[in-house]
Amino acid sequence: MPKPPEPNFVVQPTPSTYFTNRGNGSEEMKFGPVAGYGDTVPNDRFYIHSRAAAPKIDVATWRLHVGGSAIKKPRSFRHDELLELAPVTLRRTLDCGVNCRAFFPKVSPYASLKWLPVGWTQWHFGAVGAAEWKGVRVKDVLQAAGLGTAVDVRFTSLDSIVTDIGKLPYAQVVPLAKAIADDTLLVYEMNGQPLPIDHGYPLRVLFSGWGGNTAVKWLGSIEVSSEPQPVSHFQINQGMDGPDYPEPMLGTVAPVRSALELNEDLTLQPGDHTLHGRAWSGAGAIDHVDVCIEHEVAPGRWTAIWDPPWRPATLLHKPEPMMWVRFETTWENATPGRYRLMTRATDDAGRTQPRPEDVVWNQHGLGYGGHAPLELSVLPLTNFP
Ligand SMILES: Nc1nc2c(c(=O)[nH]1)N[C@H]1C(S)=C(S)[C@@H](COP(=O)(O)O)O[C@H]1N2
Ligand SMILES: [Mo]
Repeated sequence: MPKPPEPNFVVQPTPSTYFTNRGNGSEEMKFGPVAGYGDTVPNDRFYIHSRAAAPKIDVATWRLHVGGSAIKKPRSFRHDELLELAPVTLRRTLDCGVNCRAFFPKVSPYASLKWLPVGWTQWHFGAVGAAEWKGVRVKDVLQAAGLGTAVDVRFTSLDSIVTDIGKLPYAQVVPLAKAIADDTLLVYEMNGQPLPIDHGYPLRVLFSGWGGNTAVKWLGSIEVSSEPQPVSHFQINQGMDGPDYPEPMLGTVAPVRSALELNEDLTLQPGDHTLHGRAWSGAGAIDHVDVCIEHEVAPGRWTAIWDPPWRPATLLHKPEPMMWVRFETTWENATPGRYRLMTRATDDAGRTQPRPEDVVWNQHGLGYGGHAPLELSVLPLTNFP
């Protein structure tokens, strides 16, 4: 029997000018167009990562169910009841935990450990965006339902994902402290618009600074327990383990990353260029960014064009915590050839993007924070009509 075609998980149009499709439900944002954006990414250009079709939801009958052993008055919230709670607006970067996975070495450097994400989404830099998120604090919602002594909080979606153990809704279990942090929100608006369907309409959770994978979309219920809860089926593959981790740990706080506002494999004219980029961190604000350009002097042999190889970039505004900052640098007198451009950000928590070979390897390819190479060609002027 031929397999029936998979439904398209994404609802909105995803033109190739703005998106690179990396499989059903995985739409990576192209970085070239980012040069024309403000601080935030327009909703219809924001990357999408969905493992199943968006559930059909009628907001009139939709409810958010809040219960569990640590809730004294289990109850359901209508959408308009949530809108009546004190609104909070935050500017935050959302960065998928496995963004940049393509740059992890696919072969395990350790004989005892397999590289697991065979055939999984090979994101380059663009599983990231930034938006102004408006919603209510999880804390306020839990308190309205009588929050008792709690340990863990489970956020469960209304979607239905095919897994090796059957169909399951997406879910994340987080410790109470993060769930009730002042900057943990139940989001109903994105950049001043109702949350788009592909981004979780009518409600999603946002854990400031944590990987995008924790931001459960199409939220249906919150379960607060007075006992520890097992992590969800999806979190099993969102852990970091390998010889360099004393114990396997869940990937939560997003790493430091940065990218230039250029498409991959583009061609530039010879001469002077101003390079723009963005840098972000889940642990705080960006402190500084350096840029390095290498020239391919012989096949596979790269030499830095500057001495010292890394040059500080100029930050274009005051960095905000957990929000990307824009930077620029100049490349004078680019001559024809093949080049590799790299950016290296450092956050105010002191974390710097390591060299690719110094990235701590883990089995799931999670949290790659190394500087990622962007290759391009400078062509002789005669190649430009
Ligand atoms: N219900 C549900 N929530 C989800 C997902 C999903 O597949 N289903 N994917 C997660 C992952 S891995 C990421 S990176 C972000 C992506 O959010 P976005 O599509 O709004 O950019 O949503 C998260 N929330
Ligand atoms: Mo993701």
